[in-house]
Amino acid sequence: MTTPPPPFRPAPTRVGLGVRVPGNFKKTDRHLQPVRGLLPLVVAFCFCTQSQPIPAAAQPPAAAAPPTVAGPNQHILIRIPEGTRTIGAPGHPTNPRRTVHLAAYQLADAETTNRQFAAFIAATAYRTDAQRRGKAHIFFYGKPEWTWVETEGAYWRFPRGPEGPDALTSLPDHPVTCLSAADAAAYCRWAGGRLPTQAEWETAARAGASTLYPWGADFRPSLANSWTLPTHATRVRQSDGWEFTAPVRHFPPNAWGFYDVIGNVFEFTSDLPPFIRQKPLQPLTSARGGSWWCSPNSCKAFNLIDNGTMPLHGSLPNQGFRIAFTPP
Ligand SMILES: [Ca+2]
Repeated sequence: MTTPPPPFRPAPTRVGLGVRVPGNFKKTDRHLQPVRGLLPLVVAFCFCTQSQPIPAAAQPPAAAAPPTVAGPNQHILIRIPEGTRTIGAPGHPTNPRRTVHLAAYQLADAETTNRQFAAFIAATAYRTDAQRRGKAHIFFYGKPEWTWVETEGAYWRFPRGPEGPDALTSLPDHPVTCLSAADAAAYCRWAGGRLPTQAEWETAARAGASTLYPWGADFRPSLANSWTLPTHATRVRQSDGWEFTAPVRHFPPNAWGFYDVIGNVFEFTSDLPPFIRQKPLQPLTSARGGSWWCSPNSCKAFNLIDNGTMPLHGSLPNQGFRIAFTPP
């Protein structure tokens, strides 16, 4: 059985100390809880943003780029040594500043592509959550912000619907999308890896930076694939050159060699952010980094600290993942 698919619906609402949360969430103490009764119908994806710069924190030198190794299925892995890291930001509701100790791990330099995911499907005949449901929620122009349209025949091969391009043949080097966190975890198990934790993802994405973005305090559209238009109403060429996903490694990497940690696709993690309670009847997952769909007037989570949650089996065309490995 799979859980209902997760359309985005919330209209952002400002609450508290400059924190914006989607309209289908309300803030209760330090927890973000979905409004009762809406969860089966609307996406449980919340974004928690904070505008002030992240104070400088002790991090490894940005210039100390770790070595890369060849991983399975043509993944390029970057080894992060064991160490104590500072992540989060002071006062952030779901990513407070804290110190964590991480064992050594390896993380792919790029998001998993359609070509790589196809190798998994060919080897295992795995059927994704969207395939089992026969539909997924995808993007169409002209809809209200935060709206995804449930579309029959949409899944990872056809993330724009059955009338759209075949992602495998047309977009082989773009990140795979329209798959769930459960599907992503299945791929990782097949490849001998796993999804990264929140702390692992953020440590790699920061690459020693203590700012809101890997390159500094302010967002720069030329450095990441985001939505550069004020709304999603009409089709207009975007200043970053990409309407939806972009090929992985198209934009410059961070200081440690990780590409697209900001934008392109949200990346699933294996654990939930602090203060987010797991839901036994409809398990949640979390993702980081923002996506091609994120604009200043919609999802603002395209930075190094914000995070979102959604149903574990939900599938959206701006969701993907990168694989992590625990070294022997
Ligand atoms: Ca990304």
